[in-house]
Amino acid sequence: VHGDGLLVDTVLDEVVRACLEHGGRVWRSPTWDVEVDLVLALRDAGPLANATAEATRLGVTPAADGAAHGRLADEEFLLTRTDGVTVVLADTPAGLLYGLFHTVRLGAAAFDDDRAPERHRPALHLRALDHWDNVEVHPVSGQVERGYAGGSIFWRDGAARDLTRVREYRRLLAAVGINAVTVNNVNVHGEAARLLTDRLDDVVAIAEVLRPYGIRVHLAVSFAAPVVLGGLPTADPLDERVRAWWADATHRVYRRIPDFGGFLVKADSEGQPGPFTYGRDHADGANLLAEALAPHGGVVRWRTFVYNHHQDWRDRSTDRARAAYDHFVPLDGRFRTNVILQVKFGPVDFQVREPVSPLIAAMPATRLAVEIQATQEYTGQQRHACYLAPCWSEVLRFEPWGPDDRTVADVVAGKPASRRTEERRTVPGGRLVRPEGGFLGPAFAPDGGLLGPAGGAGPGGGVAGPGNRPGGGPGGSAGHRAGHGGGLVAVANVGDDPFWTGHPLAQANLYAVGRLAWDPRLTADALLDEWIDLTFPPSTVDDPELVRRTVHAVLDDSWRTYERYTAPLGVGFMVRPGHHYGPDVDGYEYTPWGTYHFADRDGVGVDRTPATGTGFTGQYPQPWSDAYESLERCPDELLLFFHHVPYGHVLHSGSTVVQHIYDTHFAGVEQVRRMRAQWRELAGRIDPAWYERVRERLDEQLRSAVEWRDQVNTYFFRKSGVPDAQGRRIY
Ligand code: GCW
Repeated sequence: VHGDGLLVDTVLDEVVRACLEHGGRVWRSPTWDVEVDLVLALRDAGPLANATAEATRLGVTPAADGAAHGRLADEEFLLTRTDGVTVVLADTPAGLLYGLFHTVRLGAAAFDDDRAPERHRPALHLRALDHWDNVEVHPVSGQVERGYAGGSIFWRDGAARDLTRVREYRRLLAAVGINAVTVNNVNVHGEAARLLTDRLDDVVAIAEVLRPYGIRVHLAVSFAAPVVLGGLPTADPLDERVRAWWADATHRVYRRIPDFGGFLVKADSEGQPGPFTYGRDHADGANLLAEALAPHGGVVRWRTFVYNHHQDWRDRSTDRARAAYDHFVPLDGRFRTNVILQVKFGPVDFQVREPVSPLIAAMPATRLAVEIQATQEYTGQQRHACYLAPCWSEVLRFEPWGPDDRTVADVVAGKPASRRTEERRTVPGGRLVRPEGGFLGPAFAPDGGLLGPAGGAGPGGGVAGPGNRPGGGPGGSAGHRAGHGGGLVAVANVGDDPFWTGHPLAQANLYAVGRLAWDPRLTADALLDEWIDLTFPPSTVDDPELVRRTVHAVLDDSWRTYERYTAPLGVGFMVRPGHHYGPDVDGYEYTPWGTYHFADRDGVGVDRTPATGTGFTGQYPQPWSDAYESLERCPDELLLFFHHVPYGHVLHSGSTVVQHIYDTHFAGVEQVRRMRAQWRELAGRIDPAWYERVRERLDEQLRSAVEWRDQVNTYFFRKSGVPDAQGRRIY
């Protein structure tokens, strides 16, 4: 190991740890004539003869030349095999650490002599996990809101925990590429607000543990903090005292945590305080915190999950799906460069099937992050096996402007609009868009400065950017750059459970979050292979190929299986109110939450077309706006999200809606039965504790799937009176 720095020490520790376990010796900065198998080196740390030649072949001028363009990006690394030695090169310690974990992933393959040189850099700068962990046990949401893996690994009963477990957690996270963690719930209750001020010591302690692994701490803060913590009479974002309070509080945080990542805010949402109280909008709110963070290089992640949760179910014109777009799109161009708007992947709320949020295509002058939910609130609560990488991968690969244009992953990487998008673009509502993609409006910059120059794709296809500083950096002014993108954020699925995630197979979801954020083009299938190799190294299991086949058989299609036995055709929210586990078709139908399916004796689904419904389809750019609006072209799996149709409506599949509901619910249960049987083949072949935990959960999954099937089928049979074409039992 060659080089200096905190993260280089970490690399050394990791290699020492590996050698203690598996054999081998380690040298710190040896002379180059020591014979080794693996070199991990910062390029300015020594004479690198052959390796440098390899780097040059890859188009990277050695850093020693001083040529800025030849430097690797902050987290980037090279891997080459030269003269029988595997060499990992980076220009920054973080790059070296990721290079080490890449080598670990490759295993023996990293030492193949015919291995071609590789260059890796993350597509997304911000790869974050948000823990919805409460500092105190909350009467409704418990220690972890929507947590299904035991208690919090950070907090217990109002106090910070012993961080021993976090020392392992940081390795796990860095190994999958996560570089930011929010340590408290976005619903900031009680004591948690004080993490920002007099309980900062707790955050400092966590930051110190995470730092050596390149992971920055973020804090969820209350917009009302100046009132509840500072004793001010107001939290109005335009009030000078409020601005001074935030500047001071933020400054104090950075004095203790110089690499602090930033704030996460849920404002004016589900009862959390926000700028609306003061007649201000969300740009005023977000910019207030951004201004406080800018001198220190931090970002504010501001969630767009803002909607009316006191809706009248009788009112069919209000549409929760519209809310984020309606609130935020008019503000495009007004956010400071260190504001990231964090957008839930779908327009409603992490359902098993939703279209991609139209907001992602509608804020060209704003940095956007996409938020996904690893914690399985609506996908079986880690009692059901549900591998979500196929869902997330669909989201990240989705092309909001149609084929051969930018994907969602490109947008959150900050890639600017293509020429094609620029030329053909008019947006819903007929507003004209300027060539760079910014709306003609108050933010229009005649010099074309809406999208910054830093957003271009780097030579490796990833995004060249400012490195591990997602923030606008010092002085980040009210310029308008979507350039650095906002990254990928997942709500964490980890707790103090011995398997980390409650359901051991849910670890694959955590793994996929980090890896997809690093490279959104990775397939769900390939990621599962990686995870299987790392989780069940051949030496630890009886029949590695059987293990691989079985885990694939259980997980590959599990997301679609879950969809089959739960909510059909994009309809969503047929869950038990409150805890959200198990079926209750009408559970939310007459509530204020805005999540309705409108089933009656004739049909089901939400009419979101402009002609006869809420007009939501008009929030999409072409070609999706037309596709979703059209009954003929709307994809089957989203039909009931966009349309209210009779039960006899014929799908593209050839089936009617009601027959599809019956068929998929019967099929889903049979699939779970198969998953359960397949898993049993691993009895005695893997760690028994592991085996048992999964077995027990698959039993529950089957019980629950049967319950879902019978309630949903019975409900629609009773509503429609249409019998099952195959005469199966419906109650
Ligand atoms: O889906 C809902 C959850 C809430 C959560 C909210 C959010 C943290 O039921 O528990 O609150 O989303 O995303 O803010």
